[in-house]
Amino acid sequence: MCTNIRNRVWIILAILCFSLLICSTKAVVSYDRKALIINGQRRILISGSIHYPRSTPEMWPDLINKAKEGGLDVIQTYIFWNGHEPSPGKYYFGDRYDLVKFIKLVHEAGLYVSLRIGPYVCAEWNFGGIPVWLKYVPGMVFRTENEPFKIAMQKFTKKIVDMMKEEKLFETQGGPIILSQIENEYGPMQWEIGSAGKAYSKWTAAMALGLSTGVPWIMCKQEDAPYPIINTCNGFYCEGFNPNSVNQPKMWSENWTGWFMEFGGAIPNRPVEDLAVSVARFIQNGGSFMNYYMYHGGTNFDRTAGVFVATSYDYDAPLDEYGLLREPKYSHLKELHKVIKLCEPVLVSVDSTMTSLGDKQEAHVFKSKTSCAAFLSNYDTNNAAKVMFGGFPYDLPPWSVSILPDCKTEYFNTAKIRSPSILMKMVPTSTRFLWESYKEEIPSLSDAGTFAQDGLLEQISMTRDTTDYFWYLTEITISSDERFLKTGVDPFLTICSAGHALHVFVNGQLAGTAYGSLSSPKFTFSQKINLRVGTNKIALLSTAVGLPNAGVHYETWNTGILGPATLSGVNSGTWDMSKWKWSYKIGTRGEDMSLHNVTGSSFEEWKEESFVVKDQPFFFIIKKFWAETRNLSQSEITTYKSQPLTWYKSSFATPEGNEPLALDMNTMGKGQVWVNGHSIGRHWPAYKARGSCGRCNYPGIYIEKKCLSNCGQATQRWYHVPRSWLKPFGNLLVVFEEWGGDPSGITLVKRTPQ
Ligand SMILES: *[C@@H]1O[C@H](CO)[C@@H](O)[C@H](O)[C@H]1NC(C)=O
Ligand SMILES: *[C@@H]1O[C@H](CO)[C@@H](O)[C@H](O)[C@H]1NC(C)=O
Ligand SMILES: CC(=O)N[C@H]1CO[C@H](CO)[C@@H](O)[C@@H]1O
Repeated sequence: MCTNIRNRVWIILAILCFSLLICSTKAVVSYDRKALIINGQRRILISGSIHYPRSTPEMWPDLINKAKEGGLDVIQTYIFWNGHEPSPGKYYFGDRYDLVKFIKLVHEAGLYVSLRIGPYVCAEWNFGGIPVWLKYVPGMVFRTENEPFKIAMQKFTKKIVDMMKEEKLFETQGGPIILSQIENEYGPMQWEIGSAGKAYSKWTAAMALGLSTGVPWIMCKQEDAPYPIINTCNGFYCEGFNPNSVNQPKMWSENWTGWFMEFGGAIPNRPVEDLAVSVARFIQNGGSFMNYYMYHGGTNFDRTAGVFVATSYDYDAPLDEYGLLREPKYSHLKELHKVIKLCEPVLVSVDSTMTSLGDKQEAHVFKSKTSCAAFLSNYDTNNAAKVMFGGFPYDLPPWSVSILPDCKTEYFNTAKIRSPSILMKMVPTSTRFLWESYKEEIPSLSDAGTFAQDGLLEQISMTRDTTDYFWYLTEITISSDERFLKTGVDPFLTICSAGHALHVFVNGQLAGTAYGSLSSPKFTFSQKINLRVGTNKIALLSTAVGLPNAGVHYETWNTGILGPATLSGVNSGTWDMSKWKWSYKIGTRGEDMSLHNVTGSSFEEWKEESFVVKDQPFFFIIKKFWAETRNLSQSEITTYKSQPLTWYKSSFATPEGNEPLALDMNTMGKGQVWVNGHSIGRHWPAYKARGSCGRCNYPGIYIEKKCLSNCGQATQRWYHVPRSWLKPFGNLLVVFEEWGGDPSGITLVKRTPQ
């Protein structure tokens, strides 16, 4: 009996211990007005965004380790619905979209995850992350009180939450996820939409809460987020932000480390001093969760970039596009994170008191019985200040914060950079390309795959975004009595497009090109064209450059040629071509034949590249001669743009070493590039950066416009080729060039410190 009883006690004890053991690896995540509480402890958390499809799985461990080394506690990512559900009900979670693998790697590194499910994500991502097919579900209106949308959104959100639960990835299950986000920056949208928006946002909140993840939900930029969902701040500065309940912590879900690049725009930079000031001020004002957007921006591979967004998503982030440290940004922020961690115990246990130290100087002091931390701030953007604090003098540079983790010693000042800067450069490798080319034929009205219809068709409703390209074809017949208004004056063609770029071919010759920009995707092609008496073939190649990802009902915005389309300058007056019968073709022939990969490209007859030079040797030599005698820079020698619509391919060996690789595309125009069948994205070096660049004027409040570089040059010249996509020999490089360019100028470069 006795032993029996003892045995039973042991068993009970064993069960207790066992469950305690499990409990100790599982944590409860809650919050109060000060901070998130993980396993009973309030935490100051430094987070950074890394979007898994913007790098390769082979890069993930290194990126995550560097983030950990840099002092991050949390990795934040969006979830990219259109990458995960390319067609209705057909899910994809492989390769760069292997979400579970990514989260598990973060967990293995000992970091937490903040999961921004959205599923609308903005993120400068194609269509805001929502699948294009969803737009064509009957009755669909995105992101408002609309049944079809709510059903689809709930289904996908639930799918992700269930998947995370199944893999035991929430913190309460022993996993790394401590937060999830529903919707994204919906507040400003709701304000414009009104009551339907309000109803929708209430519904999303309730729907999310109903999924019982066990960890808190956040909604960014959502002032009326219903309790217990936490409203969080996005912006360059968030120190003045307060959540909508006094019982909630101050959280900053997007602190912009830089800005994204758009084709035709200059490259934005954010000085690290300013970034550090914004973080220090947020923490001194009681902030407890801060996320860098982006910590690693990466690359918009494939056709994943939002409208006019460049292929590089570098974002001037602490880890550059290639995953290398950006110095001194990375190390300076690492120092900042260290000192914040030294202060953490007192930061989470007491509130600060603020005292003025001067006109534009303040001390924020966190003092408990056992410890003390002080933040001394100088808000003067022009002048340094000498302040007295606790009986000692401190020098504060303009626009800076000093952090004293013991209220005495200045461990860190946001403007005093001790880490060396490292400039990176692109060094040519010895890799040579031997090009072969294939001419993309302009389709003719009788081609298979063309179809005719009256009037002008919207592009995406036809392509469903399976390709950037859509042909509009027609014929203009000029009878001999249809003389032009004045002999010798060519007629004028006017084509209005809703976006985004257009190449006009008349009788097989490129007559001109026109394109819009991020701020105005619409544009008009308006030009004299050469017509002859008889039938003239008009072929308009309309190209999409990503789809819109932000704005009220952006899903209703059009792409392609919607008219008016007119021809003027003929005897009988102006012809309205908009109502004519047009023929259409979706995509290019090269795409139909899969010229981008080994299978497709090996079936076609390619010409050796020398034909390009043979075709126009004189032109080529003259250009070169001019360039040399006029001392033009390499970028000005854009060489002969003589071959629009050409596919190029070359085989190449991988250079030794492990430096990241890129293609220098500066001599090319616009198109797409593939390596071993993987799309490295859209190239468009012919789109030069507008705007006026200047020295970035730190100190001073960050003004995006003043921190620009690269004006007058290609917005994006280099295109990342991930090493993991290459084999030692026999790699296939394929370029589709729309405008024409000089492929002999394409080089493979290594990114190395200067
Ligand atoms: C090439 O692309 C086509 C179409 O996307 C695909 O069916 C085929 O499997 C690809 N071939 C290889 C070797 O990837
Ligand atoms: C040619 O250009 C380079 C760089 O722009 C300049 O340094 C050099 O002096 C120029 N040479 C002549 C002969 O103008
Ligand atoms: C694009 C954007 O919203 N920028 C804002 C970022 O935050 C600063 C300061 O809070 C605002 O002035 C910008 O307009």
